[in-house]
Amino acid sequence: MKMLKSTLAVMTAAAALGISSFAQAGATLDAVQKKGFVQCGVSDGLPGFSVPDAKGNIVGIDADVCRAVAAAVFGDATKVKFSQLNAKERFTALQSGEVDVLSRNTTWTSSRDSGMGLVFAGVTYYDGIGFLVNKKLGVSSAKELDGATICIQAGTTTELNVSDYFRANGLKYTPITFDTSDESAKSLESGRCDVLTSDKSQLYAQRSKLAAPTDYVVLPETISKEPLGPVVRKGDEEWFSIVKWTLFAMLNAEEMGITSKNVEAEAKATKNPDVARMLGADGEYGKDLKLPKDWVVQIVKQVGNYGEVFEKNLGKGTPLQIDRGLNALWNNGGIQYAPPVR
Ligand SMILES: N[C@@H](CCC(=O)N[C@@H](CS)C(=O)NCC(=O)O)C(=O)O
Repeated sequence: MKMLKSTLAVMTAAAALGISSFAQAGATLDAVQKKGFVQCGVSDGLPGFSVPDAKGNIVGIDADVCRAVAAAVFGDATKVKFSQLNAKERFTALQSGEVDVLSRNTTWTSSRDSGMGLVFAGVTYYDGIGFLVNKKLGVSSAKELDGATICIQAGTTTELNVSDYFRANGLKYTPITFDTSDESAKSLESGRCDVLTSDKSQLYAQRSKLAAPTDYVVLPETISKEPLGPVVRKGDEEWFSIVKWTLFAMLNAEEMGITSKNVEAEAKATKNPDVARMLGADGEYGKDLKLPKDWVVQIVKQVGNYGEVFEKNLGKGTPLQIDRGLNALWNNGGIQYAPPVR
């Protein structure tokens, strides 16, 4: 009783502060179902991950993860609203309950996954930090950056990992921090900084937006591990499982050759037991997740399997032209792997 009282006191204090980091199991799904949409935190605008298109729709792999959650929960991938957040705002937005899920090129680290009332639900993209420099600087390796002025985004692992790298290699640098990546890119262009650093997936996109992209080169080093994935509030295992298994479903669908084009036909006619379970033709594996029987069919039909979503947003046919690399499936040279539906 005493313990219950003190827990209640903490929860009341947290509520008064607008902090709902003591999320209760079931609370998020209930709230999402009541309001009729998923509120999804994305970046301020990062090509390939989440960026408004000409019509103002947010497009990218991070946005599609949220659409997939909406497809699983509602059978309708359009039931999602986006909040554009910069790096500094993102965690408070999730802790306070302003967003239901944060899907914003956010690196999974131990401190973010333990001390902040938050928990990572998986990895949508394995990334790492790199450097973009003006060719005029005449350097071909990060080890030659001693004394450089470096543009960095505030509130990121980039700030921390770049500092470690320079210290570990006995190099000096002057950081200039900004709240948005556009400001960093402008400063690289104006010559205020010699180097722009960020997750490598973004360096190519940022270079493509400069007035003279061919004046700049991405250095070969990747100096950190940046596994990017969706984050939810700790304490609501039900919602955590829904986001986690949405991602697993997209990976498993790719592994089994189930695509947005063939998923409906496969759901009806498949003879493969794994596919039958995943698509709801055999058993009800959505039930314990509090999802409809056809949750995976809806994810894949409306949003796509992992490979389709990767290619559409980041792959060869896009301005980013990113190889699957580490993000290929485990049985195809990469490390993307999902436990089975059964
Ligand atoms: N993955 C790193 C970096 C995330 C980050 O915020 N990167 C910048 C530079 S690529 C960004 O997303 N800028 C876009 C924005 O301003 O919303 C982290 O989780 O701290």
